[in-house]
Amino acid sequence: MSIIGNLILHNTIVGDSLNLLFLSTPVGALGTGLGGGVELTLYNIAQAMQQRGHRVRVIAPSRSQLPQLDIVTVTGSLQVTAQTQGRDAAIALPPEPVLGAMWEAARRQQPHFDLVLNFAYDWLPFYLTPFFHIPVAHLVSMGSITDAMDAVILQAIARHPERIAFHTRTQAKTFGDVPETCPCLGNGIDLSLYDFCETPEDRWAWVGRIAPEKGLEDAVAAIAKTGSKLTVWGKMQFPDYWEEVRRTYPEAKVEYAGFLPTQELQRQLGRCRGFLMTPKWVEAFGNVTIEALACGVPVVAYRRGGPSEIVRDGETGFLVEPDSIEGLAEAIARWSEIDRSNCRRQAETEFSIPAMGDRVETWLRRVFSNPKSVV
Ligand code: HBI
Repeated sequence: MSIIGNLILHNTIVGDSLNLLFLSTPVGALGTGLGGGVELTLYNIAQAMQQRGHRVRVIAPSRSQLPQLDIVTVTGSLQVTAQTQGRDAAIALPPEPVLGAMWEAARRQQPHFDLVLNFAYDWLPFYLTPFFHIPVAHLVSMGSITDAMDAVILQAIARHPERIAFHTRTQAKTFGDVPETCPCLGNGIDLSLYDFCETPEDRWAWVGRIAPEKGLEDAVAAIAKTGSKLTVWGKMQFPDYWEEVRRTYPEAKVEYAGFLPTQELQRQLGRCRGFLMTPKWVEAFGNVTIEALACGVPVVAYRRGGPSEIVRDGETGFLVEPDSIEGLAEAIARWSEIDRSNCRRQAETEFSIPAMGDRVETWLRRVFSNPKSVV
C-alpha cells in the first residue's frame, strides 16, 4: 500500500483531498427555504465532504448564508422554478440572470478546483459542461419535468454517464433509459439534529412546499375520513391552493403551522403519530421522509417516486396505492403496527451524513479520476 499522496488518519486511509466547487440552485438564496430540498442536500453533502478533509466552496445567489460554509454570492435575477413550467417550455433566462453570473464565477474560479458539482435543475449548467476544463458533475434534484431539460440531461449522460447522479432509480427512470453507471445516491441528514420520540401525540404531520404537485388535498381528505388531527408545515408557496383545500374539506381537523427551520421542525415532527406523503409528481427523493424516520415517525406514502424506495412497507411505514384516499385512511388506522425504533434505525444505517458521504465521496473520486471529456 503506497502512502505517498495518501493520508493515514485514525487508521482509515483517505485519498488526496479534493477541491470541490458546488453550484447552488438559482431559484432562491440558500437558507431561505425557497430552494426547497436541494438546500439541505447541498449543505449536508458539503458538511460530509469537509468532514473528510476536502475543500468545499459554494457559489450561490446573493443573501445566501449557511453556517461553516465558504459561500461566494453573486447578484442577479432569480430563475423561475422548473416545476411551474409545462413540458414544452422554452429554455428561458430572466434579464441579468443570477444563473449566468454563477457560472461566470465558476468559469473564472475553475483553475483552483478539481471539479464542479452542480445542484441546479436548469439547462445552462448541463449545456456548459463540456466548456469547462475540469469535470462538471451533476446531482439531479427532480424527476423529468420539461422536454428541454430531459434532452440536455440525456446529452450529458451520453457524454459522461458517471458524472450524472440521481437520488433514486425511480427518479432516474423518468428521464428514459438511464444507464446503471449513473449513480443513485439517496440522501443524508445530520442525525444529531433529530431526536427520537418514543411516545407520540394523536397528531399526523404533513411537510413540504404548499403547492399542487405535493398533493396536500389528499392528505386532508384522508384525515377528514379518520377524525385524526393533521398539522401542516412548509413554505406557503400557493395561498390560493391552501384556501381551496380548506374550503373543500371544512370538517377536517387541520392546521397550518408555518415554515420551520430544521431544528424546530424536527421537535414538532417527532411528536407526531405518523407522517403523510402524498406527492402528485415523482418526488426525486423526499428529504422529509428521512427526517421523519430519524425522529422515529412512521411514514405513510404513496407508492410513487423517492419515498417508495425509502419506506420499508409494514416495517418503517406503509406504502399506499397512488392517489387512493381510502388507502391513506386505512394506513393511518394501522399506525400502531409500526415499531418506531425501526424508523430511527433505518435512518442511522442508510441516511446519516457519513452514510451519504461515503456514497458521494466514492462518486466524486470516480468523476475526478475519469479520463478527460470526450468531445
Ligand atoms: N427550478 N429552475 C429550477 N432550478 C432549480 O434548481 C430548482 C427548481 N425548482 C425546485 C428546486 N430546484 C429545488 O426545490 C429542488 O430541491 C427540487
